[in-house]
Amino acid sequence: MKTLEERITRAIWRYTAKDWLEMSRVDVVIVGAGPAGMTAAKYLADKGFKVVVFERRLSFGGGIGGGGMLLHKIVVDKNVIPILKDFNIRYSHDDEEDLYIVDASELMAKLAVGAIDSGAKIITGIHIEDVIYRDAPLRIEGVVIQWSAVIMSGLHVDPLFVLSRAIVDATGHDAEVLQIIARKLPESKIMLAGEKSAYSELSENVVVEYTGKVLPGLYIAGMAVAALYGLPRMGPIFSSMLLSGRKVADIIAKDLATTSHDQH
Ligand code: 48F
Repeated sequence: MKTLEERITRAIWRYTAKDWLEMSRVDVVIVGAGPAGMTAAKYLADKGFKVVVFERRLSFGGGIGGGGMLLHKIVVDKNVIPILKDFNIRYSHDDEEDLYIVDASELMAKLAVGAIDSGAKIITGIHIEDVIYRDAPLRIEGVVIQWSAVIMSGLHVDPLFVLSRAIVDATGHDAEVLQIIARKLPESKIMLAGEKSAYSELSENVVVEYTGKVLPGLYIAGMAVAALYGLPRMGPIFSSMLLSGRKVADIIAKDLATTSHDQH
């Protein structure tokens, strides 16, 4: 008879292997479980795409948890009320400032719940360390994955791969996927201008405006957009993060609808 220890181990291996086999090829890989990444994940999963979000930390939320200078509130403007409603996130209106207030914990938790309930997977503890590409013409075809714990240990361990029809760099201020491509694929001609200083009103608009496709197979959303195009930061107002996530989802959905699985 199997011991409980044996049964625990076998059950975890069996169901992990089942998920990873399914995730070896997906429609969309989103790198980073911050506000932009999780919003994009829900809207893409709602449209029936197979979506996985890889997050290198063991928790989701990205910069949400820090609120505004560790104060547990975040502000948004009225444009995102429909998104808050889609995720069932409660909000208050501050009449004095004409801004909407949400709790940082509620925002983090419900963005994740929304993405997961729509069918997206969020896998934590995975670091995207590189991309898969094909040339003539250049196309990003997937990501190279490694356990965050291995990266932190400094051990030399070869990674594994996830193939994907679209990849979203939603890694925030450092635009990590774009940095890797700029360094390793000079033919991509990607050069990161670097985020500019704070100008909240301008930033909230232009980050959404510049959200979209960077290369065939590669998209950006959230603060990574500011890092690529040299746009200003906005501080703890998160409207553009959610709007950018929703916009990238719409763009990818349209692009994937016009390309079949074996066209790349
Ligand atoms: O930083 P983050 O929250 O990015 P975002 O969605 O939102 C930015 C806001 O939080 C805030 C702001 C807006 O007012 O200025 O800063 O653009 O989330 C990015 C997530 O990506 C993960 C990182 O741990 C974070 O949770 N991440 C970064 N690099 C990698 C990664 C990587 N190489 N592999 C996996 N995850």
